[in-house]
Amino acid sequence: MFQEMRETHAEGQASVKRSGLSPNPSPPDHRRTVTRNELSYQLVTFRFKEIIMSRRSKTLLTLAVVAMAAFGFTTAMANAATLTFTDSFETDSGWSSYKTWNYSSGYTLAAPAGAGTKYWYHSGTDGVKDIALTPTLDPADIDAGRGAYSLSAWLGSYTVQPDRGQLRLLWLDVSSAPIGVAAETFDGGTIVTNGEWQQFTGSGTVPVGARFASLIMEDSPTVGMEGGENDGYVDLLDLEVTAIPEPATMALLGFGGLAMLRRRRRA
Ligand SMILES: [Ca+2]
Ligand SMILES: [Ca+2]
Repeated sequence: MFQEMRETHAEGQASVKRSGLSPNPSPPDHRRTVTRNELSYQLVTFRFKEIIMSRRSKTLLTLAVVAMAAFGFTTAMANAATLTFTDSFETDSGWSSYKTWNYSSGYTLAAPAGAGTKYWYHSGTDGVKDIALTPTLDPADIDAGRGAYSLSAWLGSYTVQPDRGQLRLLWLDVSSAPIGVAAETFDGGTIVTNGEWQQFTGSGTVPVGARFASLIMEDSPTVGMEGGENDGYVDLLDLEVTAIPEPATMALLGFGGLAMLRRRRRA
């Protein structure tokens, strides 16, 4: 029987050969070559797409992270609280001593720009003003070291006397006790010419525990006075205190994402 089958198969082969048909059609060699090339091409394309997608997704992730961080930073900046105290001494804003001269009296040289019509003068009595930092500023931000200040003032004197004043900025705690020494000391003793106005500026960090800014206008310790009272003048006082809140949640997410990216790159 096996022999019969072989013969039958052989006949079949012969029959097919005669008719010009293949009994078991298989793809010609060139078709197999094309298939391999196509497969290689598809694999390369897939890998290339994968790389592109991978790079693109990393780029997108990085952009998203940077955007989130920037958003958080912007939000924090937008939420920054600023306390501003300005005084041109045109009216009494609550100083312990408020005495003024008019520029029109001619006791001083040319007034600084925007000085108005009046300036404070010492007249033997210090001028003190304590400014509460709260509720404008959040005590938590101050105590976290995120408070900053800038102070500016113009100091002047009498044209015919060498009197000079001094302005100091002290920080007070919740009990109104000074925290350390003066944060700023503007000594009018550096003014060379009698009657001249000179601008003093300073800036720094608000100390932890500060609840009040205390401004003190007093005698200059380096220059004496004449006529029984100090003609140390002050005008255009400007104190700004800013407290930046903790970065927003989005910023934390952003920074977290950045850390994640760094870990992935290391891996
Ligand atoms: Ca003024
Ligand atoms: Ca004097």
